[in-house]
Amino acid sequence: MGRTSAVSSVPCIAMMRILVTGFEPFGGSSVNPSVMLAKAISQEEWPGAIVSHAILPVIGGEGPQSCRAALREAIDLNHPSVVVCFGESAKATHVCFERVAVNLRDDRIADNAGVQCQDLPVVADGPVAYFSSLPVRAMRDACEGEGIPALLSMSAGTFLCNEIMYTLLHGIEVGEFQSVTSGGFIHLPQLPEQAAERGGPSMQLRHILVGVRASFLTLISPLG
Ligand code: PCA
Repeated sequence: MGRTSAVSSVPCIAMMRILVTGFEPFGGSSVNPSVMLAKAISQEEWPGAIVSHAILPVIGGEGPQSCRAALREAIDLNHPSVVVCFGESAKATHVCFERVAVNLRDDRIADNAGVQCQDLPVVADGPVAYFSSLPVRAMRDACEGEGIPALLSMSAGTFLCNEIMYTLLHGIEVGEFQSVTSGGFIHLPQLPEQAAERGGPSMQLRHILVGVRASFLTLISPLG
């Protein structure tokens, strides 16, 4: 009887590297669902993918404490091919797959460093806008397919979520983030405990997680 080698039959599968980010609490709230979600997503087992997470400060601009600096550091550390940033929108009734980032900082409230911008570009002389390079329609459909309210959003606003999405897409476009081939942003509704304090729509974290998990499965290809 011939012998087979167990070792030679093990296929070599390239693992896709995904970085997810959440934002720290801001605007007087003590929590931000995007932090909990980013942690939960990175703690799960993903077929064919390694997911790491980073938590970004709600601080704009180019300083060393800014969300942009934290994003760059996390990309340098993890070498992801895909980056998905998450943030919270107190107005959101759905999981919002953002389609567009605009080159504008125009804040309704101050960031966590006390700075409030008006009529500034994210990147001086950068293009007016970038489209998300995530498969947002498929991701939205997968989320909705789990019964979780989801939509394609045409605006991530003009605060930090838009700023980080624009920074990410601009960095991909100009070749600053060598490993990254696609990226985008997802806005999450606030949690019920936040809505209980300040009113507005909300969604439970476990429901958000079900929808986002389904949407992530559309990102992960068998070949990585
Ligand atoms: N939401 C804010 C910034 C941080 C966050 O979670 C926004 O929508 O811009």
